[in-house]
Amino acid sequence: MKITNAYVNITSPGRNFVTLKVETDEGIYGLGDGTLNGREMAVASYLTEHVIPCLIGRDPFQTEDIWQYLYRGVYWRRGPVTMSAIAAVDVALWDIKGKALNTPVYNLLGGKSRDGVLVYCHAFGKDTEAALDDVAAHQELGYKAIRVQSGVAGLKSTYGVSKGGGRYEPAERGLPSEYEWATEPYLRSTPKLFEKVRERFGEDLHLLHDCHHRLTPIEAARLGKELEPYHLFWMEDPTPAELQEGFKLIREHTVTPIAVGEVLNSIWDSHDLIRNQWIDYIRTTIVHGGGLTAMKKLADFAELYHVRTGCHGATDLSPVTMAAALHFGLAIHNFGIQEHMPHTEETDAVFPHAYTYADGYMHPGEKPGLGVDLDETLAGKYPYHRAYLPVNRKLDGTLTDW
Ligand code: EZ4
Ligand code: CO
Repeated sequence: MKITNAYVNITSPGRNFVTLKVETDEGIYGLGDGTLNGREMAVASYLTEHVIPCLIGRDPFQTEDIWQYLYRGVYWRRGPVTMSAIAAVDVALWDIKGKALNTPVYNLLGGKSRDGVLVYCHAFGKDTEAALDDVAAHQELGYKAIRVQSGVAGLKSTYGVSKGGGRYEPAERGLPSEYEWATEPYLRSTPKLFEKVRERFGEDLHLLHDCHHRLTPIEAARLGKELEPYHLFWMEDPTPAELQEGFKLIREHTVTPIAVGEVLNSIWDSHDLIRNQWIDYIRTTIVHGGGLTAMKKLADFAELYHVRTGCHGATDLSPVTMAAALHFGLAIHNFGIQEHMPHTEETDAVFPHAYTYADGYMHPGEKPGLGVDLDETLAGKYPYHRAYLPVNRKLDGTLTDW
């Protein structure tokens, strides 16, 4: 089998998605996601200008060799743009391989290790009361694990909490909006929020929380310690992870489990975090982490250190990545949990898919390959719109992490 053609599709059914389609001489094609929130066109042009010409004529079954060719051969390694482009190719090739062998991708990754993929959803509110009601609404939908975020009194807007109260999209069209941030009121209110959640919902529900990298290690250590009575499933991105040893300090002070990695894109970015057992869950995703070939190695490395996966799954990860993540999560042994922010109906219509949600779990379905398609006619009705993640400023105007 040979790759005969490949091209990038960009569509915006409510938000932007970059999809790579790889075609072969046997009529089988594969899809890969290359969406990088707020930097979509960089990956699209990386693929079109620099990667696609090198793919033509290659054997799509050579997932390992093509991965190494795109990673080592380019000289310039790592980085979110490069790794998302490599992921788009890699996932498309696994899709082709599954279709050619007439089996779902999970069978190529070791077969089923479990019956379903445990997922967590997002609940939020402008204040504690609203957040609690949203937890109740999501529990009604069957979710066994819920991430809870609340607005902070005195701040006009908080990332991860929709302004209007409805669903939220991480990115917004137009230039970046600016959100307010203040650490002290956040540190005071968050333990109280989880006290109330446990009071109302009991001990059985898995609770998660995302700090969005805004704390210093010592502030994160304090929050982790004060959240201990509420037995969180995890505290996510407590501090930026560029300085991996920052997590040593957090770890020395708290037994609240820690999840990191949605902005990381190679095994080297989390190498110290994992081998020192400073984290419990690695959140790197298939799309930003170089595809299934790289993620399988990351998961296997993490397994040695009792670190489980908890892959990023926000709406900026297209249904192609969601499908890949579900095949991966069903197969690998050290799977922990998968994030699930459902896509809009418009997005689901552009990407018809075999994966399903029921009662707190998702399943990739039994279609050969990934089991997800792209309706290019429908996709063509949603042209690209520039969109960005918001930026955050402290009350004195200083920029902080988002
Ligand atoms: O900010 O997906 O855990 N989920 C998150 C997301 C991310 C966006 C970034 O593109 O933190 O909302
Ligand atoms: Co996050």
